[in-house]
Amino acid sequence: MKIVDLRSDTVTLPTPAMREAMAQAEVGDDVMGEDPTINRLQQVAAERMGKEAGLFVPSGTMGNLVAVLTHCGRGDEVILGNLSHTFIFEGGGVAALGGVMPHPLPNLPDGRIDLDAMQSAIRPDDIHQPITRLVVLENTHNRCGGTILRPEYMVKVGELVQRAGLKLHIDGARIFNAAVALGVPGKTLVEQADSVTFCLSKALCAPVGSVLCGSAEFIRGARRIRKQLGGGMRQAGVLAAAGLVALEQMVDRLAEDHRRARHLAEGLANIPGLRLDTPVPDTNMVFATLNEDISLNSAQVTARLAEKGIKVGAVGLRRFRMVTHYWIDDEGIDLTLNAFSQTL
Ligand code: TLP
Repeated sequence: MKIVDLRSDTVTLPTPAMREAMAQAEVGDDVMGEDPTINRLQQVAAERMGKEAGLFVPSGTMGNLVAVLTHCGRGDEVILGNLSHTFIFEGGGVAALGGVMPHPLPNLPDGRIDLDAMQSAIRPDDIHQPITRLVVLENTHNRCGGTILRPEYMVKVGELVQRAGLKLHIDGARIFNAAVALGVPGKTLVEQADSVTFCLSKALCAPVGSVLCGSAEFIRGARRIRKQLGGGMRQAGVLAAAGLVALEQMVDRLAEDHRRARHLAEGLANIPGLRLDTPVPDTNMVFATLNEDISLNSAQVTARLAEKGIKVGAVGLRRFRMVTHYWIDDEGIDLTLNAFSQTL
């Protein structure tokens, strides 16, 4: 039976070109700054993001954590979306490990945070209150449906944070999905940011790793925090080698994933019993919810789909998430649509 795994783009496997590059990779001790492959990846990543320097980290979660801990001290406050990955899916790391206070604001349906709400959330200079230090935004926004924060919005956020003397970090786990969908270079979307994390191990198919980018001074501080967190990885050039292939070969093809996500959304919209959060997905994520007339819940539906080889994520009692990626082909989308039709 063919397995179609739409639970996440994190399930992607390294490509043959990546395995070859990993086998051939030149390595050294990265804690001593001597892994040539990691050094190259960091340089290429920084160039792609239009920043001075990059830092290879084991995961997106660690990239965001290192960024927040580098920008903020204990008791400082970070403004972020109430549906952001950093707020709900990173184990509360910024508070637990950094003593940084999250100040969540409602995410609008497209992943933005309202600018007036952001402005009002900034604390006055008052010894009773924490110091607002940082804003974290997510692009694309996972829980809002893989939605894109557009350059026009980023310009306004940039003006706001600069006026207020704050720093801006972008959780750009899927920044290249946003860039490819808009037809702009990744750096256009993070121009206003002091730091950005992007992931190599999601739709770009590398087995492990993310890169945190920012100014040379910021990355010097971030390197120290990464070490504190146990993220100094020695001969990890074997992983960075796959990351380089990801950046060279896997970015432009993301458009195919987006096309398949649209096809999947169109098909699901025609199946009675389901409604889509967004009829036309921005990138590679499709969210759908069961109508009230369906007696099954999402866990029961996902179990029945799994019996047919179709794996989708249940992200609530009646809601599903499906993420397209390199290992999902057109046949996989058709099989998924058939399985949903038969199940509902
Ligand atoms: N997201 C995963 C799960 O953790 C939910 C997924 O399947 O989508 N930022 C964003 C926007 C993410 O979506 C993720 C992973 C991360 C950060 C964390 O990356 P990793 O898994 O490398 O720590």
